[in-house]
Amino acid sequence: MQVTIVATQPFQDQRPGTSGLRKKVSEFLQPHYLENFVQSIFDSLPGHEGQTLVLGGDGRFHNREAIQTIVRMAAANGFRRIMIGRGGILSTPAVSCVIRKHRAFGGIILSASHNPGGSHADFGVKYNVGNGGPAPEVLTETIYARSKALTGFRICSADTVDIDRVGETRYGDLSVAVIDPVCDYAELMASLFDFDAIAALFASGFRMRFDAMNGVTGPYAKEILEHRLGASPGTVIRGEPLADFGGIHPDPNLVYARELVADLNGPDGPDFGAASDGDGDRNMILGRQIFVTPSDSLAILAANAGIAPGYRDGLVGVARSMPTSRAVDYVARALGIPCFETPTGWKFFGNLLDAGKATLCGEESFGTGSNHAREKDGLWAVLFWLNILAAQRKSVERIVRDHWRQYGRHYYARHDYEGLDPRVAAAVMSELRKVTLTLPGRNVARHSVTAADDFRYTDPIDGSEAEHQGVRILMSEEARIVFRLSGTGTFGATLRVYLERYERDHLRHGLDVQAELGELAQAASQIARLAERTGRSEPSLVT
Ligand code: G16
Repeated sequence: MQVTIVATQPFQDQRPGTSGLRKKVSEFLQPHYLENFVQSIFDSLPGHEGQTLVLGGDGRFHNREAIQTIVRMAAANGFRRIMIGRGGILSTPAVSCVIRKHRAFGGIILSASHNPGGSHADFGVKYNVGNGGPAPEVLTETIYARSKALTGFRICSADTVDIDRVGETRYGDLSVAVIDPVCDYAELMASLFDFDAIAALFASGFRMRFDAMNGVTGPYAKEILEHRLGASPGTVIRGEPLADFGGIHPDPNLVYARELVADLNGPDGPDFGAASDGDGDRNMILGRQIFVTPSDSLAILAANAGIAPGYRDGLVGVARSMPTSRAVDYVARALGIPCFETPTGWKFFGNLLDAGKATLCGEESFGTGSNHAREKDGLWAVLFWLNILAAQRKSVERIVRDHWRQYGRHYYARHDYEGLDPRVAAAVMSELRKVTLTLPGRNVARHSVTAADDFRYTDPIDGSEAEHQGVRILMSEEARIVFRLSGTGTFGATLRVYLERYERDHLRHGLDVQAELGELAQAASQIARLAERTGRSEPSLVT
């Protein structure tokens, strides 16, 4: 196969965000845009020649075409083997699992996660390293630096690869293995959870609904829940990965999965509900008449981890991103294990997991996972919940309420101000950095401010530093307000305001969340002068 070096002009906007490079499809369709970024990745990976690369995506618009391009570039850049999910499909956690199991050098995931798909929507490219996790910041910055100076990319003129049939073929020196996207992942799940107990739960008449939101998780959920565990056919809804996700926003939260929420709140609703996002790494957990916040879900999994065979030996530690509520901290304290607080972004958990310092990790942004992979894992969280439900035979609501009674409840909400002018959003943050310095000792929403800062993280394993990770206003353990800018949007800037209030008194655990956080929300808006600066009196999304 002939390798061509194609001359190109560098792009200046290929800096990966919280999770890879995400842009509108129209931007990715510019000549050489994808090729330049992929070449920048390969150029930043010393020692990749002769190695194996894993490749797959969430099936969104442009997935299949991008795969053909990347295969030809992988061949031209000296990879020996490439493993592709059949149909170009691999969920983000499955990529992590396949990289680890087959000791691949790394993997490319084609996804913009929970962002909408389709010709007018979003596309994304993310590189994962040999531990199965997202590239650390030092690597993403190297890729970015390379992209700004690139003058050519390497590509082979090979035929189109058949990605729809499992099997191995050769393209010159490159071996192309098309793999079943579900198999390795399902095997890993069966090693972690008590599938017999979960099957017995379903056999007893327990009813569940899983909304795959037309994203990548459908085939995984159907195979594991319906075929292996015996959940009734139809348990998985919106289970076919669609290029435009059927026109929906594949983000599992109370707003975008509202039909599922309505089902669970209905008179004859199922016992358990769950949803996953476009690329399968996020999860939402619901019981009859109850939504389990991701922060609570992490705490509950940590408190009950010993139930699942894969975690029977206990947890070495837990980790959460800074804006995630402090519910899991209370569990860690009771278990006598460390709890790490990291910046937002799954990549920050990688070192802790690799060093054996943490077993479970989680984020408020509907992400939960463990040391079984190096990505958050939607279906894993659902199976963990099923294992707990199968062992305890209590309702989701009972489990949550018992948990609050033991540890106290963290009322929690996130208010998003989306589509802001990026300059205005940056100015809000820079003013907050100054204003909050004056707050300690003063009262905010009737709580006394004990500390305020711009969160800065020093990785305990390699000493790397991450600055400006969000402005925190702490009112001891009673309450907290956090402000930060999203790193995953593709349009304007999104300001996230995270609100949290701790309630020990179990008689006050059943109150309305938004009402309980109303005063904090108002205070946050005043401190940041949001109405004045952004012209918005309300957030655009509350989750
Ligand atoms: C990504 C990251 C997560 C992060 C989330 C939200 O999730 O993998 O670690 O919490 O973005 O980031 P932000 O608040 O910056 O928008 P995903 O599911 O989009 O890959």
